[in-house]
Amino acid sequence: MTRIITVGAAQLGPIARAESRSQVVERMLSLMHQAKGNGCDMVVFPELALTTFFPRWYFESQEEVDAFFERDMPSVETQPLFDTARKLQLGFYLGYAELIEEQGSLRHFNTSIVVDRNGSIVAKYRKIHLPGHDQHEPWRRFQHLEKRYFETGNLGFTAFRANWGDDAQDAARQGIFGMAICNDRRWSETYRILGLQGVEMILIGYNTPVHNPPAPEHDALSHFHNELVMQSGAYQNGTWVVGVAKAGNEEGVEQIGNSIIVAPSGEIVAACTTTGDELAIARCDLDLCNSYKTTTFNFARHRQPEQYGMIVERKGAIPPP
Ligand code: ING
Repeated sequence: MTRIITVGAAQLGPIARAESRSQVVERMLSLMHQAKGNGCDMVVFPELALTTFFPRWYFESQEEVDAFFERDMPSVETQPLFDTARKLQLGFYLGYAELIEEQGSLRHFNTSIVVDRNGSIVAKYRKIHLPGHDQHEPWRRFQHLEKRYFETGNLGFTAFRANWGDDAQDAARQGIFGMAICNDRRWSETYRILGLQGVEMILIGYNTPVHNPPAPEHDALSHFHNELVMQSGAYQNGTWVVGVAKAGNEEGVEQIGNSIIVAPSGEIVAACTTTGDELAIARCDLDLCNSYKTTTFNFARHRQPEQYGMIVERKGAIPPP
């Protein structure tokens, strides 16, 4: 039995600071309709897909920062995404800045959710690997203040089952999914921790500037590194990986596009070729994962964690005597 999920990598071009949530949502709805017209079961939007990538600026006031966050999901402005999911029977991954009140204090996370074909939120993830810095660093051409504006994610890397069929029992249309956000995709732990849970498709949104101020010598390799990490993560864990950019020259900062869909073989099977709003589509056979999970990367048969000399999966690993 093949389990084929048709996925749309719904890349977004630049979002201007002045662009409203509703204007961005209109662009996203257009991609959803295009995806449905091309037989998609779900689409993947970028990280922080509702606003410009605001961590590129230093803000004095918290009020200015909080204006980029969503207090409700769905909100009035984002409700049309959920309504359209239900109307078109099309699920989506959405990255956004989450502001919640917990035990009387405000919490700020770089978050993603998966919404199913009926418009219900079935999973949430909060970004764990926050790159950049937490103090204003004027030497930089632009800031990268994720460590200042977000807390480290506290939901772990947790795989979940999702069903893209017409009914919940449709085994031919369900699979094991995972989420990550942007810098997470550069860390092998992201893929392995989901891989150890049997993940079959990892969904990742990103905002990646071409220029990395601490290491400008890497700039020319930005596409290579983007593909390298997702291709290796896919192959080494026998999983599909979908990576989707917020691309183009956004408020003066050039961000890579290069959105791709990677098969468990590590092959790129679909890619965006522009830096604007663009859909790359692939029919993803989730059963292809087994070709790797039951042979080369059969963890039960071939992986030897007890011999590695260091417990790396648990906090506070104790070094060998
Ligand atoms: N952006 C970048 C990313 O990891 C970065 C930060 C850029 C790190 C270039 C290293 C090199 O793709 C986010 N938002 O994490």
